[in-house]
Amino acid sequence: FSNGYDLWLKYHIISNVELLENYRKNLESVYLEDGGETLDIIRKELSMGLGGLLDETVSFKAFDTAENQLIVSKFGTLPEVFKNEVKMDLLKKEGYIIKSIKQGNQSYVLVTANSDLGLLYGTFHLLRALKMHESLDGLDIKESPKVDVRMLNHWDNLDRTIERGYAGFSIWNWQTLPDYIDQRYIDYARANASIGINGTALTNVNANALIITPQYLEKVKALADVFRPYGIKVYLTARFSAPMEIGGLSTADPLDPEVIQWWKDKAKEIYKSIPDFGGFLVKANSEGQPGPQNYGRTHLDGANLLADAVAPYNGVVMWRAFVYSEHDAEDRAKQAYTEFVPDDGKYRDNVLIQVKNGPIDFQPREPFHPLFGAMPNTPLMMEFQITKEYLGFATHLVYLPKLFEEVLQSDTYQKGKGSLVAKVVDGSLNNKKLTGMTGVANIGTDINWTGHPFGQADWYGFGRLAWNPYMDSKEIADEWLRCTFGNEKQFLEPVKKMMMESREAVVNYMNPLGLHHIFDTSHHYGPGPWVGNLSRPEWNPVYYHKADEEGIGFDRTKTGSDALSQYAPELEKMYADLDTCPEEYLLWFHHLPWDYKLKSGRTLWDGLGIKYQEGVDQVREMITIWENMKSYVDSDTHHQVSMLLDIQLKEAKWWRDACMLYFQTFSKMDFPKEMETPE
Ligand code: GCW
Repeated sequence: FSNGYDLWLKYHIISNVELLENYRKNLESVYLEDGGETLDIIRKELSMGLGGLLDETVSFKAFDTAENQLIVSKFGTLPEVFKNEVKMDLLKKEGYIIKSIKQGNQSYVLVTANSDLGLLYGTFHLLRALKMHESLDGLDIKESPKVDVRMLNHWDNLDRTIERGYAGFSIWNWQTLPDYIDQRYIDYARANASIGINGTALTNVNANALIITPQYLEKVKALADVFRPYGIKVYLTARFSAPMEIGGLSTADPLDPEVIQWWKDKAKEIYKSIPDFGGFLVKANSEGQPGPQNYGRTHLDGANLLADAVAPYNGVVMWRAFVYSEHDAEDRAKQAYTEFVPDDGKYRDNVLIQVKNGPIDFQPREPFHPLFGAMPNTPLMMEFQITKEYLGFATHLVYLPKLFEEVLQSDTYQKGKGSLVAKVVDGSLNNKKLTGMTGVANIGTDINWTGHPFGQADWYGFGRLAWNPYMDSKEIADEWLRCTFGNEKQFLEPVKKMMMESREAVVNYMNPLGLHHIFDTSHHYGPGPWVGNLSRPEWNPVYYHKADEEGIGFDRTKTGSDALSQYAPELEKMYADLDTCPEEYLLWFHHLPWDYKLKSGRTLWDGLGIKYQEGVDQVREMITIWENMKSYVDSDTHHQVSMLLDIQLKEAKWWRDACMLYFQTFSKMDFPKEMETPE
């Protein structure tokens, strides 16, 4: 029985007897450097981890030349005999080395680093390798994170509801904090540390100013104290109008001396109790949130105001580029670029512009955001959404690292071919000193944290990609499956296939051929391509598909909104030309007649129906694969996933039928013969 609470961190005895003997022989005892809280955490993890995997009590000892030992020690305190064995050059502060070493008759496994945190990361890596049945011979691993800030953004409100959260309520219990430390906080920190996450913004970007009042700050401090030894810094969302709401000022104008002083004082107050406070995350002048534009100022003014306030303490400001205003008639996809690019290079050094992966809003598929690569003089950080606002909530199985990888591997061409989004994110494209990646968290109070058991893979995969944005999503699926369920090949291959195809399936049954934002108004669950919320044009799905009797799609070429001109010329050309525009982005960039000929020779109308059908069929295939996996997964988890897949199938059909029946009122054409008759 497994309720999923242990995530990918279960430590069952190694199932392969030979390997178990080998591990036992090679890891007779552990020499662990003495030290503070982080080293205590390592000791506990090793007791639990090695203890569970090897099914023996772990013996911690002094360095012993007569035993095969695991040595966990910073380079400075490493027993002299090992110092020549490792090369510490280029190893970052959070990096680590894992190496197998033979000395005389003894064999050692060495985990070393420049910091305690590096040792913790190295320990988790080693335990993962054991869980994945990797050999201890010839280990020679040198790892450093490629991205500095690797964080989660919780859209958690102070009343414990979560904006776009589908796995229960917020795990932050503000009522019992600061005196009561829920075990979840510790388990949360441990899980994040195990995948290299080193930051967390606790509160919703639609911010409540109360979070930075003394009453809440003492609660935040309690959490920060729990997270610190796990290497996790706390960040808070700053409501731009806070100086008025909680500070009694009559304005929040970023150039007003009193406002400037207020934020300086606030920063001082926060850092007094949380000396390693990460900084502020800000959503301003977007979807009705207050911001500098309320005072005729700019995002630049706002970001620099807060940046100056936290700079003396090495804090950073994450200023979100997810802005679109009801006063702007422009294509929503263009607004961020229009507002931010002119100020490239003018932001303070401790400002990161936080950009969603696509220019609209976390759709099942979007081209990458044109800001990536377009602000060479400003650090840009990636914002992914791990919670599935537009991908079936915690009900549908959609393996997100596949989506993340597609974005990171996209070529911006901003400095010629090979200017990948990943290179913007890790700073290598323009030599950036400050880099970051964040994911909107998908966790809550559900027993298994993420609702859908496979939602854990999205959290896990996000962490791995934040550490190394060049990782292969299939490799990540392999790691996660092995660590969560086991190493049987007959299980791994089909389930990996199911995960890898799940992303394309959801695109097919929700938003094929570049369609986007045709979700039911406001909750974004289920189809709603028909006229929806009329209060703002860009909240109405009709704005995005523009279907009429002539055709369908959003013209973003020169004849339309010209959003394409925000991309590098090579891309603009490729996407503008119907012969070279990939069909997955067709209706994102073009408005085309219903009888437009696709590469297959079929009409656009038929192609649409065929894609919707393909999505449904793919979910059927996922169900078949999962059915055959009964013997590899505990029966509760198996049943849970089966029930969810059945819902997914029902809803894939719902999407197909609703969209095709609706669009048929314009196309007036028969469904293609490949498509099942709507139910
Ligand atoms: O996609 C939209 C969501 C809002 C969210 C906003 C944002 C936090 O529907 O719920 O608000 O994005 O990212 O700011």
